[in-house]
Amino acid sequence: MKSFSYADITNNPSLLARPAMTAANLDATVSQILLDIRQRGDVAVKEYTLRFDKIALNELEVSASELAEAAASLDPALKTAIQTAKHNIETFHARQQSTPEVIETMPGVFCWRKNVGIDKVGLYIPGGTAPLFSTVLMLGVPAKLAGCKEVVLCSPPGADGKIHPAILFAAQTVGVTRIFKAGGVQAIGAMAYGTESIPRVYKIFGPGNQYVTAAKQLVSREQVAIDMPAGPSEVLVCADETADPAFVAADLLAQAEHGIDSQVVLLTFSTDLLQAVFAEVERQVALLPRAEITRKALENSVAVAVNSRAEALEIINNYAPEHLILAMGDADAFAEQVQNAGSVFIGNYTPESVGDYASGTNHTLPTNGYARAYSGVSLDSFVKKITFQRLTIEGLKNIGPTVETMAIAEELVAHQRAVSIRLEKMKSENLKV
Ligand code: HSO
Ligand code: ZN
Repeated sequence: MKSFSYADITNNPSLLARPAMTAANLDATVSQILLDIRQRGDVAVKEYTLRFDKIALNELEVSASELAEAAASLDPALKTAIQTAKHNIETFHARQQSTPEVIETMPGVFCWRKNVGIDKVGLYIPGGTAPLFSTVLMLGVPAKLAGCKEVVLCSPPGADGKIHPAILFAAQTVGVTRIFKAGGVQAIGAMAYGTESIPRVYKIFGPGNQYVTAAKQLVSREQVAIDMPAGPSEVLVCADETADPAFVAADLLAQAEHGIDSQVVLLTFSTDLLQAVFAEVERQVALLPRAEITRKALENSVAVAVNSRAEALEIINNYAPEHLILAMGDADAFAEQVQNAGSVFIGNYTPESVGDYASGTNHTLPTNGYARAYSGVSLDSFVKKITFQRLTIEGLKNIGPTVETMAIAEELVAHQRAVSIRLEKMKSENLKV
């Protein structure tokens, strides 16, 4: 980790720039694969699975017997943990449901809005170095609560040709409708366009590498919605003298172990604490199975010694971290002032890991500064809101002249007539409310 002062950062904000990794010709490569999936469907999905995952598949869909086998093979303690996490995530997200309220904006003019679950959604769960079955819960639980009818899941097969059993168990637990062995760009293309076996969906969710992210962005130009532009995971820890350097180091490492492109940022109010955290990071990183990945991520990472709460807040709000941990005595009051962050973890006993897995909040959050304008995934992400209105005769009488005046001013006479024709009839027939 490099360390800087507040003045260094204000003089050169790019010191806090996220590490950018973009493969050459990314969009061109991805577009080519998408086109191929669109034209050749399952055959192309299987060819890319053979090429990239080194697995020859007959069937893309996971069978009932594979599901049963996965459930039977899983450690009972892990099953219980998945069920507990699911329960908390469900409890938190269920409270995001709302009943439509009919609003009378003017006498006789009634407007309301109803949440309707998106019919078909697709969840992408990456394979790779760690099978993130927790993401199945984070996406599957709100999808089911929202009333999505078809919840499709794609995940690449591992070296044994199967999807990780914990992913399959979590998918069954939340009630995913159909599961397919497909990863990468080919999975995104299949869910966007539909193939012989994989159904087309209306919105695609889930994290992925830069190829998956580019594929999601490209298909989103073609009538498929996506959750949000997802980048490498990040955390910013702001620690004062009440913080335990060992806890702070553990939190930084938890984020850094995600991948070599993860970024962690530390803000402290003293250089002593900064040094103490550095020493702990060195001590603890050596003990980690993913030490190599974690060390690489730490190379992209930055510590800043700030002089005041105001300086810390300014850096946080400019950086807009995906996760913000406040290891501070006045964490509650400070949290109130945070403007830009995906999710905030308050106090010395709230590690990010609890939100990553089981406290109830969603771990699919805006990265790369998107927290300035985007929210994390929630129940809302799985619904669209349809507005309704109904006018009584009195209502049209009340609002009609306003609409007529505006329509004439916009020179849209047909709009005006749609109101006038009714008002005229009401007048001639002396219609009452
Ligand atoms: N920190 C990740 C989520 C995750 N962590 C899954 C462990 N498993 C992005 O918020
Ligand atoms: Zn994590």
